[in-house]
Amino acid sequence: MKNVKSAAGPNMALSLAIAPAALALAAMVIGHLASSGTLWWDVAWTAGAVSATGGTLLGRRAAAPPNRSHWTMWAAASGCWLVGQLGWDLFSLTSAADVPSSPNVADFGWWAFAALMTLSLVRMRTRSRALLIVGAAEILPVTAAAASLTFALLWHAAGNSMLPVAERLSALVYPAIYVSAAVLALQALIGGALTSVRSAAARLVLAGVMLEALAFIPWSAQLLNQDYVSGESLLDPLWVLGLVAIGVGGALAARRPEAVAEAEEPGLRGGILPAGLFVVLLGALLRARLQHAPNAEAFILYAGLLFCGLSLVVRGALLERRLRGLLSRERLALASLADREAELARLNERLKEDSRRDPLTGMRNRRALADELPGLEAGHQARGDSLALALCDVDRFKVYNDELGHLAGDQALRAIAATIRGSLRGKDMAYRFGGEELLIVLPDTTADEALAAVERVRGAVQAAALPHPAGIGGVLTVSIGVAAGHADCGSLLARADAALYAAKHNGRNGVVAAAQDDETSGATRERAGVEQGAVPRHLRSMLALSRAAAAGAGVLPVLEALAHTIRSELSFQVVAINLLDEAREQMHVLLVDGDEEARQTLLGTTSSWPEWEAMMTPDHIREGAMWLAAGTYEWQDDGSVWTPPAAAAPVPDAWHPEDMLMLPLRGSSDEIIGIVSLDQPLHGRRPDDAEIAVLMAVADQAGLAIEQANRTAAEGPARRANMTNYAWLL
Ligand code: GH3
Ligand code: MG
Ligand code: MG
Repeated sequence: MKNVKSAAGPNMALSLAIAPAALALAAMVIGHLASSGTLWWDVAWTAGAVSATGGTLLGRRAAAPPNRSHWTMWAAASGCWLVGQLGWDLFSLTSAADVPSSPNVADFGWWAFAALMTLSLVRMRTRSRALLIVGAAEILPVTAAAASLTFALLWHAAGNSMLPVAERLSALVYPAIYVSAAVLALQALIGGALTSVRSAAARLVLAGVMLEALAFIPWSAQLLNQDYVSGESLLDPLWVLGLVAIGVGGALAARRPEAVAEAEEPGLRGGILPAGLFVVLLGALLRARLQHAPNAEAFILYAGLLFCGLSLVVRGALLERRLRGLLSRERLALASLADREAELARLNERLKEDSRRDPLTGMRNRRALADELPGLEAGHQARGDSLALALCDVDRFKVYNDELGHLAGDQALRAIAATIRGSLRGKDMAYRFGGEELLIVLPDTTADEALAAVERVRGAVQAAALPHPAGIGGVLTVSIGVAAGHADCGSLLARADAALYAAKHNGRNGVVAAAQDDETSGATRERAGVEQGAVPRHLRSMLALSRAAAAGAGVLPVLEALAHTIRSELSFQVVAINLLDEAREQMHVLLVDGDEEARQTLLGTTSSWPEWEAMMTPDHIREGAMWLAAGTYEWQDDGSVWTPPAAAAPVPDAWHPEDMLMLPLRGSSDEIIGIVSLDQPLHGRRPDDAEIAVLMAVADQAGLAIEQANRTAAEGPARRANMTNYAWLL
């Protein structure tokens, strides 16, 4: 079952509101044309009242719950009108002698109409007390002023009326309550503080109320003067038109229900009515004075003027207070917003700082190193200063772990890190590159100073005397290789690594300074036939990425450096790099390296990102990379696919031609910005977890470098012309 409220069908609107309205208008015309049209006028008013009641009931049925209460009151008001009208019809049918004197049922019905309409408008939506007070300041004095104007105008007629007092008073009740209904309806139409009616349907109903008031107020004078003749007066069509407007308004609201209005701030419009009435009262007073009207009449007008002026002053004061309140609230909100922004900035800063620190030792990590080293290097080279780098490795740490357990190993690493930090000079920096290997950066330091500094570090670790069952002298020690000079960081690192190797070779717990700049570095290891250490190799590839990013030549050099690193250092022959487009819909292959056929098949092709995303299920993630062994996935895209022609190598756990290893590239906000796809490992094996972890470390660094390259490229417009700019990646 559908839980949707059905709207009133067109038939219902036709029979309940439109048909009676049409009948009312037709009867009105006939009544006007016929010689004795009293009966036709009765038909017109009755049909009009039926239309108003039916229309407002339909409007109520369709109204949204917050709007329903005023439609209920409008329907009740129209019903009262109808009851009054039926009474009047009855009197018309009986002889004049039997008509009950005023106030009779007809009077009560029509008064109730005005009273209910007034009440509905006062009650109309606003929950704010302050707004209610402003609304009251607008409405009450204005109503009083309008009433005083009306009574001043009726003063003469009331004074000279031949009617008995009860009937006279009854005649005067009409202007009294219809003025308030008219004022409220007008204020709602203009848009005062209490209500602002926006829909055409509700406006039509209020216009109907205004027409009724326009008819009933002058009718009072005719009642007092006893000169009203049904069918002769201009007021008769006004009544019909007012009722028809209400009926049609209701039918309209049934077809297109009123939107629920937000409470609005009182604006200039709320002042229009009080100001207008003030001017009218002033005019009336002037006229009364010129025509020597009785003092009482002038007095009423003075009182009206006073009310009106007062209303304007009070409204102004209230609004000003409200404005001040709102302003101070806004100031508070702005202040708390600024606080929150500052807090957010602090948190961001901390997050950034955290991502650059190693959680175990609190030292700067690889990411921080790759970020900071190129700048340091450039600064030193520009100033011509000497920079020193030292590689520090814990001696026999594997045995320590094996004997005392990994947790004890972690604790020892923490202690060593703290010792080293404490023994460094203020300007020196230590980074945990991975495992138990640390890199110490000594800015503005010559070879001799560097040797002295790292000797202090080594000595401090030894002096800390952390027991090691198989350690030199029974304690944990470190070996350090240090290189200083004006060369770039890459060669300083290679030399420091060679020196570390020598320090280990010399029996550990020692410090070795590398040969000078001009001597061939790394020779020790190379001569000994030992391949260069993994740490400097990774560091160097990361530095290459950072340098390419900082060069300001766009993204491609970074991608080239990445592909080169993976191929030469990390042993995969074919590398394809995909970057995600700005809309995050398509992956573009921007670089393919290592196989000409793969390059021709893949370079420049695109594939759909959701297709990739769908494959990134937890069972395919290994060490942050996507590992899809042949047979565990189904590639559904029609996009280009390249599969190496070679068969699987005859080794255990051989790489299958349909195996897929993909490294996500992530930006600083951790969102994926691209994917590196690898194929054909040189050793022919599937990679193990440790190998994937190393690849991911490089991919993580590459993601950041790509972001940085975009930023640098975007900052240098002069260079932008001849390069690919992926500024959208940011
Ligand atoms: P060497 O004197 O030649 O350096 O000998 P070594 O045993 O220290 O050899 P190597 O540097 O190759 O071994 C590093 C060991 O450090 C391997 C691993 O067990 C341990 N290790 C690396 N990272 C951590 C870590 O975060 N926590 C712990 N507890 N141990 C680690
Ligand atoms: Mg080591
Ligand atoms: Mg070691």
